[in-house]
Amino acid sequence: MPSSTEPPFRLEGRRVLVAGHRGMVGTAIVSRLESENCTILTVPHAEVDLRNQTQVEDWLAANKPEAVFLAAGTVGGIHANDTRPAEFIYDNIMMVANVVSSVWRQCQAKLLYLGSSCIYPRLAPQPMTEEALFSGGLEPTNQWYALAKISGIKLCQAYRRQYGCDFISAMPTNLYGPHDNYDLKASHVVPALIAKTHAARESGAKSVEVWGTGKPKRELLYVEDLADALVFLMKSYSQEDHINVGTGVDVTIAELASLVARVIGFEGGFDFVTEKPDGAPRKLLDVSRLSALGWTAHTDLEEGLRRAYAWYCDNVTGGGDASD
Ligand code: GFB
Repeated sequence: MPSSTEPPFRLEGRRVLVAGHRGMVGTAIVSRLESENCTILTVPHAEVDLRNQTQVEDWLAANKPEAVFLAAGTVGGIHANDTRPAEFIYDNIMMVANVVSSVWRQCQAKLLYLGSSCIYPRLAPQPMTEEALFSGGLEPTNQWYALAKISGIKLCQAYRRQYGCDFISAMPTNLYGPHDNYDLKASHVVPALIAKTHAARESGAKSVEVWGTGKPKRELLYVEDLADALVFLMKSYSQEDHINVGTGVDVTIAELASLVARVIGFEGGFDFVTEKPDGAPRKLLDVSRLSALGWTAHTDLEEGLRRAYAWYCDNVTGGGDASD
């Protein structure tokens, strides 16, 4: 069982690599690390493809980080997972296998690996504890990604057991926030609803299309809260068990659509497109382990959506007014 009595791991003065620094999570980690007095390292994309073992090995040998946040990955929402299974399984397995084995060989850094709540069975009892892993079958729309993420957890555990590496894993729930992906073919539900609802308000449309029945429930964590939790875990946690990171609260997709409409000021209705998949009926994380260690999320969903929408207006629509 995790304990809060681990000697703290110092970030101050250390060389800290954020792999995946251009993504939503990596960007938030880099920004959170700015107050830690460490040297932040990022891997130039043009130079290193994390799926290429030689490039990863050479870069780590030359740069020798002392801590690694592994936030890189091929990620996306339900449609991308369902239609690009080869990329989701291959890219994610290769990245974690290369980084884990090369960190062990080249620099022996402490490593924090990021998984996803889709590792748990589709029908796991809710809220899902860390022990629910392997207790049932996976959600078909994202089984490829889930298998890659489970492999990552197991790689970290195997290197810890066999070689004594200080590798830990965090399993975040569904995320949203600044620097999210707004491409509707690849996006998760929050950016999709923000983009579609904003467009509907601008064009005067009467309704917004919402995929599925609106009945599935999702737990949504603001990405800056996640980054704070990851820095907390890097400093204070060193055990083989993976740790859930979430809010402990979820909403239906229909409720989420209404909340996004309120934030954006859209007064029309919703068309539920039931030909599109619902995915998992519910995936609420049990966050009692993380709470017992001393961390809880603090950004309320409506406040987080307001900040995400403000970022969208400033960066994607070419500068609109988020407070209309
Ligand atoms: O966020 P999302 O794509 O991912 O979808 P998952 C969540 C729910 O929102 C599903 C519904 O029930 C979707 O059908 N939804 C409604 C929409 N309208 C939309 C829309 O316009 N776009 C999208 N994308 N969804 C992903 C996994 O599952 O979650 C990944 O596929 C990963 O592997 C990620 O685990 C966190 O929660 O269903």
